[in-house]
Amino acid sequence: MTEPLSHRTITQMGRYIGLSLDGISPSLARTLLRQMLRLRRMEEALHAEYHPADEMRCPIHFCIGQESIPAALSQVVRFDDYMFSHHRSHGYYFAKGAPLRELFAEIYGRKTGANGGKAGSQDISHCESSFFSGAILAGAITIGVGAAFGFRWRKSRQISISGFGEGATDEGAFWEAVAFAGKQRLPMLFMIENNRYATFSDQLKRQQWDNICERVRPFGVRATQIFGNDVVLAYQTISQEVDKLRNGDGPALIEAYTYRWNSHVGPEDDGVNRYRSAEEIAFWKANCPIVLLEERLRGIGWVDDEIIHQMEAEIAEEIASNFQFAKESPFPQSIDWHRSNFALSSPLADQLLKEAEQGKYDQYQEEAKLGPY
Ligand SMILES: Cc1ncc(C[n+]2csc(CCOP(=O)(O)OP(=O)(O)O)c2C)c(N)n1
Ligand SMILES: [Mg+2]
Repeated sequence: MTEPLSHRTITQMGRYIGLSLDGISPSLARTLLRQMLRLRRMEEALHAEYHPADEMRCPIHFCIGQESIPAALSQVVRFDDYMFSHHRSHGYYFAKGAPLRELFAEIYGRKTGANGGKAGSQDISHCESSFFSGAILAGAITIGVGAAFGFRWRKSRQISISGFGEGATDEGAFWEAVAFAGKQRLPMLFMIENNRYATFSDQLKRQQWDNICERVRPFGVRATQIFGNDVVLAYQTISQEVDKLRNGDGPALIEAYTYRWNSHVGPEDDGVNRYRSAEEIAFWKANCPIVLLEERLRGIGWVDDEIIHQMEAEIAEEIASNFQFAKESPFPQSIDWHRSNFALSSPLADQLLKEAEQGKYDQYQEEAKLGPY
């Protein structure tokens, strides 16, 4: 029997040579490449712009190196499916097709942001796209299961997807969600990007086993492990699982082994904490999901320099226009608070709004103008 996948077994394999295009059309392959490039360039641009400009109003957990799962998801999810995500939210926001300029504006704290500039990167949601994230680790998984329960109850063919890291499986809420979804046979996809670390902590320092799939199966959750940087494999696995979920055969979990190149949070280098080796980082950079696919497509003539240059040019233009939109947008006023308050009829909200209108909090508005976040 072959040993199950894990970060230990994967980093011993050298360069990945398993990427197969069987059953994939040239146009889908190019779309997967383009989606990964869009996300990579967007994250690189935000990363580069964060300092010294210091105009972004929130912490950001970048996802450079983890583009494969969002790109694959983006080609499978439907508009009326629900997607939930965690602090590292940009890939999932992107995968759900929510408007990127509203992501940029949100990060810049502007009124035109997806949440009026008040949620920031890790709590961003886009209701119209049925996309919701949240910084409480594993919190959005339970909400995702609630949405799946609603779909099941209404007998709809919608599915609920929750994307998170292996660190969320340290939380009791994850196991409660798994137990309930398994028992109720819910149309729920637990999408794990196992990047080995929770902040600076190795999975094997937190858990006895680094194989989550084996532990969820006894709860009635179908579970599949994949090498997550093979975007074609990711696409095929997600498609197959989602088809089964739509046909009432749920729930499912996919554990995709991947790696974040950037620090846990922010653009500052967190290597000073010495929590991962240079060899490990080199292994994952050599197995960059974009390079693995691009090389394969170049080898069979499905992309060439001209196609790549055109993709890059279009992406650069899109990113520049998103920055411009964000920077030219106004900041929210404190009086705009009530627009995102769903509890308008609550006495406390009414009182706070009245006080805000009377100018009681104007001093904070003044203080906010003093300097960057
Ligand atoms: C309930 C709760 N506990 C702790 C934290 C602090 N925290 C933020 S990110 C993180 C690690 C997350 O690791 P993982 O789930 O693997 O996701 P990754 O950052 O690797 O993408 C922790 C512990 C939190 N946000 N919420
Ligand atoms: Mg992790």
